[in-house]
Amino acid sequence: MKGKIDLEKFLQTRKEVLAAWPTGAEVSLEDGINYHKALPPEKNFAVKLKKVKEEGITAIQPRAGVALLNEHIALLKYLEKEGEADFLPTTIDSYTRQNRYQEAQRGIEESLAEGRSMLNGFPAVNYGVYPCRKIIEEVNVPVQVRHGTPDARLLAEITLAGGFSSFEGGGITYNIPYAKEVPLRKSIEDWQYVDRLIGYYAEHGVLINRESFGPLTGTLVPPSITIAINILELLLAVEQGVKSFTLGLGQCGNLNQDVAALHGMVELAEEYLKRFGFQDVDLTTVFHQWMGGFPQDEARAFAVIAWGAVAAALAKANKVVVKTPHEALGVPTKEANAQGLKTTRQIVNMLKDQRFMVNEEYLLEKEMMKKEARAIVERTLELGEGDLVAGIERAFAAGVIDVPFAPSRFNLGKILPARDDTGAVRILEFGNLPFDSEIREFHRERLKRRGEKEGREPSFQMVIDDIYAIGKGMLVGKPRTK
Ligand code: 8ZB
Repeated sequence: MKGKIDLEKFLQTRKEVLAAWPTGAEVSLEDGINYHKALPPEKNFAVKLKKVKEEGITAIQPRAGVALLNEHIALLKYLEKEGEADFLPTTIDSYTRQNRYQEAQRGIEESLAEGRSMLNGFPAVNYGVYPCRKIIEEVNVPVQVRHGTPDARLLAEITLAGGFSSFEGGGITYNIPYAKEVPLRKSIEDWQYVDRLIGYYAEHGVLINRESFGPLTGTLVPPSITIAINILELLLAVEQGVKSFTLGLGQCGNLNQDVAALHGMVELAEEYLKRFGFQDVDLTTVFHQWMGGFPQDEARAFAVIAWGAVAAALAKANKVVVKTPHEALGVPTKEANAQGLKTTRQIVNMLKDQRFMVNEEYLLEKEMMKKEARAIVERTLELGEGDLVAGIERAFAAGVIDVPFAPSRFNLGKILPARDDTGAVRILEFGNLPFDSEIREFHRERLKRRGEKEGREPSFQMVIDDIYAIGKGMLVGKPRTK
C-alpha cells in the first residue's frame, strides 16, 4: 500500500473540489472540526456505534430523504420518535449522486412549486453546510449520509462540515452497482479523497464513521464476493486514516449462510487489519434486510422484513438497515417507513438474549466463504504488486473480482449465481474467479442437489426463477409448471 495522500496534494485538489458548486465556498475544515467538537457525543455516529457494539445489541436504521429541508427534518423527527430509529439517514437524490447540481436545483424549485418532493432524496450539496447543520440540530441521534455517488468528494466536504458523522459508500461499492462508464481508478481515487478527508478530521480529534455498501447489486451476490470487496474498501479507508469502519452485508435469505457470512467477514477483516498493522480501528457491522425484489402484498413484505431482522439479531450485527412494506412500490411514506422500523424493533428486542446455535453447516459455510474471499483478496494484492488501487483495477479487469448483474463496464460480468436447495446462494458460472477445485466442487455439488430435487439441470433458468422468487412468495425459484 502507498500510504496516506500527502496533505499538500490533498489541499491542492480540495480547491478544485470546493469550486465545483457555490456552496463549496462555505466549507472550512477548521469550522467543521469545531462544529463537531461542540456537538453532544450522543450525536456522533462512531461513538454511538462503538457503544452499541460493546452492549451487544443490534441498532436499527431506516433510509429516508426528500427534497425540501423542512419536510426532510419532519420526516427524520417522525422516524426518530414514532419509529424509534437508533441512527438516522439522509438519503441523497439521484441528480446529486451524479454531480448534476443544476438539475437538483430545479428539483428543489419544482418541489416548492408542487408542495411535495420531486426528488428521490435530499440534495445536500445544493443546500450547503448550514441547512445540513439544521438537520443535525433538530434530531437527537447521529445522522449518516447514504447515497450511491462515484465522485462524492464535494458531498462529503459539505455534509461532514454540516455535522453528519457517518458516510456510506466506497470506490468499488458506489461505482460498480451504480455507474456504467466511471473508470474504477477514478472512483477509487475520488473515494481515497473522501477517506483522506475523514482521516483529516480524525487527526484533529473528530471521529467520522465510514460504511461500505455491502449489498452491491442486491441480486444474489455470493457472500464471498461481498466479503472480499468489503475488505479491500476497509484497507483503502484505513490507509487514509479512517478509524471507524462498518462492514456491510446484504441478506441472502438462508439463515446459516447469512450468519456465517457476517461472522466470517469480521474474522477475515480483523486478520487483514492485523497483517497490515492497523489495529486502532473500530470495526463494526451492518446487515441489510433483503435488497432484491419484494412482494407487493404488505403482509408478505413484513414477513421478509422480519426474516432479515431475525438474521441480523441472531448474527449480532451491530446495525440493521430496514426495509418498508412499500419496497415493491418506491419511496415509502413516513408511516410505512416507521412500520418497517417497528417490525424490526420487535424482533431485535425479542431476540437480544438469544444466540445463534453453531452447527456443522454454519461452520462449513464460514470456512468455505473465508477460503473464497481470501483467494480473491490475495490474488488482488498479488496483481497490485504493492499498489492496492492498481491491484483492484486489474482484478476487476481480469474478473478476479466479479459482481453479478452490475451495470459497470469495468466489471467483467461473467459469473452467475443461483440458489441451492436450501436457498443458500452458490455460484453456477465461475467466470475467472480465482477458486481452486475444492471450492468449485462444493458449489457444483450443492447446485446438483437442487437440480435433482427439481428434476432439471442447474441452468440460467434457475437464476431467473431465483431473481423473482421472493417477490412471488418463495426463497428458491420454482420451475415453471407446464
Ligand atoms: C440501494 C438502496 C435502495 C433502497 C430505498 C429504496 C431501496 C431510496 C429512498 C429510499 C426512503 C428515499 N430508498 N431512496 N428509501 N427514502 N428517499 O433505498 O426503496 O429500498
